[in-house]
Amino acid sequence: MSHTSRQIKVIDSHTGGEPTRIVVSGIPDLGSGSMSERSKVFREQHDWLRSSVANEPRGHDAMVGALLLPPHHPENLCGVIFFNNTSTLHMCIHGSVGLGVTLAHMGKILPGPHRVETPVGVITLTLHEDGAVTVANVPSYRYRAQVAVEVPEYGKILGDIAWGGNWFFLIQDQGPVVRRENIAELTAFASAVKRALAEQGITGENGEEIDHIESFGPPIDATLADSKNFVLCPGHAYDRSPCGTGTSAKLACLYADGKLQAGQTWRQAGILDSVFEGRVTPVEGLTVIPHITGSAWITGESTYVYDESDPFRHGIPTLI
Ligand code: PYC
Repeated sequence: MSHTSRQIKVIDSHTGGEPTRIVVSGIPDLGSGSMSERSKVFREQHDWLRSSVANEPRGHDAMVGALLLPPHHPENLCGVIFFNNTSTLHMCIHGSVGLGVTLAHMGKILPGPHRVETPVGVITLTLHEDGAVTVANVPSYRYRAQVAVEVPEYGKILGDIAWGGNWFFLIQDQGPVVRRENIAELTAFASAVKRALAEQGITGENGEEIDHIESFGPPIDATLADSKNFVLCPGHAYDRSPCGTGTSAKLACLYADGKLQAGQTWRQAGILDSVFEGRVTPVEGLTVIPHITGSAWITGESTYVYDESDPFRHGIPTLI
């Protein structure tokens, strides 16, 4: 055995069933630039760290990882770069709720608001006395309404394209019914939609890839939620939580349609029926700041060992 001297420490949590693994020490030097600049350095020079944390044998396809970093601007608490089994993410809200709970667990924050830098802007995490966390997201908006895409085997599917920190295609009441027993069918449907969008050149603003597909249907219990969703993430895993960036995109569409007023609460259930509460503050025109509230729980702390003789010490790459 020949262990390297690497000391990677992580803290695990889950938010509404979706895991977050935060790397809290042992992160290589990514420079002192913005989170967007550091994310590029991470992708280009240190992909082994992403893969070893998120992929098997330490992780699995649904794992979302994050690097906890010093901020670029000293007035902010910290910076964060989220990633999954295939690459970095622009933003992640369930992971931001997990970050809030992790920072509290580390004794780094008390209840109140805390500003955090991400690759797509500064968010504010508010830790509440009961342990819940509200994330004030980056400005979110609907880019195009009811865009038609021809999906082989499913026919014409209509969806809104919206930015909620990631790009989403939002589909209402088409394809398989949004129920937990249909996860395999929902995954196949969302994958087919994602492929069709790419093939037909349908993108977010400035040609950005739509990498999250979100299906909506009625909630199981209308006293507990207003809607139920299924979200396919870029690494081909489905979100176990209601997906905070997806809920943000939904709030922006509801606001644009006049179906949600400023300050009104929307309860979004995910495929496991865990619920995020959301509301919006208008910014300009139909652009809003979504505020998403959820709860997370710490599940473990680990120190990773990298044995030079282990062929899978840097993870087993996901093939999609
Ligand atoms: O909660 O924003 C979210 C998210 C994105 C990918 C997985 N979860």
